Amino acid sequence: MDRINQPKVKPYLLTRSLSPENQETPIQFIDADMIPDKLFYRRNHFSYPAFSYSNYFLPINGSVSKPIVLSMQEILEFPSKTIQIVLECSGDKRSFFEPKLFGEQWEKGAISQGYWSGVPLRTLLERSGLSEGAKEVVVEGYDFGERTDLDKVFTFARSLPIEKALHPDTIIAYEYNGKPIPFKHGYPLRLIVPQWYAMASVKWIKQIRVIDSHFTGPFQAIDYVYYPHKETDQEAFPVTTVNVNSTIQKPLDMDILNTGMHEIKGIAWTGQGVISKVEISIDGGTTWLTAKLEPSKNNGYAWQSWSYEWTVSKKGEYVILSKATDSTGRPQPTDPFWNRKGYGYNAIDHVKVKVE
Ligand SMILES: Nc1nc2c(c(=O)[nH]1)N[C@H]1C(S)=C(S)[C@@H](COP(=O)(O)O)O[C@H]1N2
Ligand SMILES: [Mo]
Repeated sequence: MDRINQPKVKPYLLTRSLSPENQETPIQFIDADMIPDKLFYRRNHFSYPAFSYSNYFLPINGSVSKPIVLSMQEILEFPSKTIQIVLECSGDKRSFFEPKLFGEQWEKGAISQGYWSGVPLRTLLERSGLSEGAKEVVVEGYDFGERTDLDKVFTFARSLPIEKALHPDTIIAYEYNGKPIPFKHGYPLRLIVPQWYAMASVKWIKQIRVIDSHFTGPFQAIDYVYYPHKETDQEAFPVTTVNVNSTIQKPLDMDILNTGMHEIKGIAWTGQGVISKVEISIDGGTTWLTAKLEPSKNNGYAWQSWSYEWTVSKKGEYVILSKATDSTGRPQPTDPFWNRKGYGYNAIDHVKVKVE
């Protein structure tokens, strides 16, 4: 009998919740440096907003020399830039904390990357001008809903300190992978903040407001704060820069392998500098072997793919560890930094396999 052509089998998102929609990328099955938008993770605090695109304008006001309202056409006329960046939810890998924490039980897939295009926020702020004393730039989304803890309705809004807002690679994006941003990811305009956890990258921008005080919205002053202690808020500090991290994509956890050669591969990323080293251990961390970093054309904001050729002749169970270090010298820690809301998990990654 003729061989039948095998249909192409594709991975899907992993559902964490439907309302609001929270789904993760099947990160173990991603082999590209550009995630198609169908496989981009989705993280929402509220239901999707309804607003008019045909009549879309972007107001920039507050502590500015001249408040402005820009049309989409005007925004598209500014010089644009395209940046390959990884967006990682600060709750990525939360399910691995011990003791466990409340919140979305993300495994390893609250992370995606691709090419975002848009105009630097800086360019728009140069157009409006900044008043003396301007301290933070608040970006507000169109989505809103009730917060049960505060018994009040809020929109999703976050601020950036002026320096981060003026960074040339902080952009107001209108395209993802060369096409208008898909609705679920922030159409028509989304803030993109390289190197910070993705809560900073506000979707569906409604307005930009410059303030000369410190923004205290709940998604900044209550959530997205590291609380190191279980019972008190002492020593709390804001979630900002992405921690150095890595994820093993192959083999899969609890795979059964034969003896011989196996490729161990994965990704590593950081919000500070670039990935300078990825090490593998197959003996529980006693010895570390240097993985090969794929030649990358990335600008420092994308993840780094890596691989290691593992030849195994002895049958048994193995735990494979991966540890990334970035160019500022930060290695992944053995133990995660436990914090009450479960942000920034970046302990050394591991999978277990059996060789038989
Ligand atoms: N307007 C708005 N922007 C938002 C959010 C949101 O709920 N509303 N979620 C934030 C969080 S916590 C993350 S991790 C990313 C998720 O982006 P994605 O759904 O495109 O993957 O968007 C951020 N921007
Ligand atoms: Mo997030």
